[in-house]
Amino acid sequence: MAVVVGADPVAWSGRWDPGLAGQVAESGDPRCILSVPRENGSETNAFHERTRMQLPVLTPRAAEIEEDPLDLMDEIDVLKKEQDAAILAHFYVDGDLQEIADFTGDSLKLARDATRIPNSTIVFCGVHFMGESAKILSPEKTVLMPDLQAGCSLADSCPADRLAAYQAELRAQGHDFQTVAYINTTAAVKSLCDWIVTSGNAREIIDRVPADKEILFVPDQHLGRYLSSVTGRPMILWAGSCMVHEVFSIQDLLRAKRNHPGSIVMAHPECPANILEISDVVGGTEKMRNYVASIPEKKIFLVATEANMIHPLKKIAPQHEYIPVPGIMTSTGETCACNRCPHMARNTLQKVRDCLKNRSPEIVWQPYFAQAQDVLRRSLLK
Ligand code: CIZ
Repeated sequence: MAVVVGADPVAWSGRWDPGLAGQVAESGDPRCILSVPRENGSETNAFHERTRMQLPVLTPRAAEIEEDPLDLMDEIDVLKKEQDAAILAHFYVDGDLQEIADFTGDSLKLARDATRIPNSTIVFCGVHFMGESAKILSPEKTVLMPDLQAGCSLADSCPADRLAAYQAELRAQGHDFQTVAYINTTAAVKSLCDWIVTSGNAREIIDRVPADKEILFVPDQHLGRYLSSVTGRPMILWAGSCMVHEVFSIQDLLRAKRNHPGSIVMAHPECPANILEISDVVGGTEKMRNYVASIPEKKIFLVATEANMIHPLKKIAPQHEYIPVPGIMTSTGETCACNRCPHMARNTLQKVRDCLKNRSPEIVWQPYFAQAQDVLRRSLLK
């Protein structure tokens, strides 16, 4: 059983999830309440009806589309050598960036790669918390990011002051718990937590939480609910969710399944429960890659995660066909680009070239990183 907490209308402030404020109003409790895995998906559908998200709009600047990608790649190659730099790219960034990267992977693998590579400079093509984690684990390296504004809706949903206040409230109520945070959080939040999980190590880490402790899981309620169901550990869930995984259309997925008999549905555990319930494979991006690579005969995969994930899947297992699951249509009936993360999309070849040239923007060490270092090392490196 999982309980969702922290659906504070102020924190969600209409940015993209007024649906949660609706839940608060119904519950009559300004802090929390809700909800438990459901059997027929009805709660999630009701959630979507109440949710009116601002859909991400991808608008590349004119200057960014004028330069020849091949010239940019050549320039980057020269700069990389001059600057003793390695490029790390998450599976959710554009395929061109994954192609020029020295290392690709999920955040667990990339955080580990960052500690092992000999280069003095890292260019992290991903989102802010990933670059921050790389800096915290490898403080001696210069960590550059193509765009410091590449954020994360999950990290935004869980500010450190609200988490600290809620932890204090739970303790005052007599709860004896450990806090487990998904890596998609700020360093300030990590410093308040006992464990950090990624989609790649979550089950293993949950098993390390002493059995006599309750678990407060932040910030992704869907991942937390999934982990609670597979580990059997009750969890108190923070009411955050990823803006990309939140909006997959169950109707379109069911239609795609009907149109492709025998297809395999592969979904990320950040998806809502109604998507996971009809999925054949649930796992993070590294698990998806390993899974498709383990099947030699051609299959059709319906893929419910950030659409750039198709790139590494095709690369490792080109024998299959991959169909990205679309997001919910906008109210006007137009197809949205919502299976693309607008933050990941801030990473471009031009910005990689520019950050190498300018040695900026950089993730600069902050005093509070020291507190997050212990928990990150214990959770990701040991
Ligand atoms: O762990 C990560 O890198 C994320 C955010 C997703 C995944 O499954 O790779």
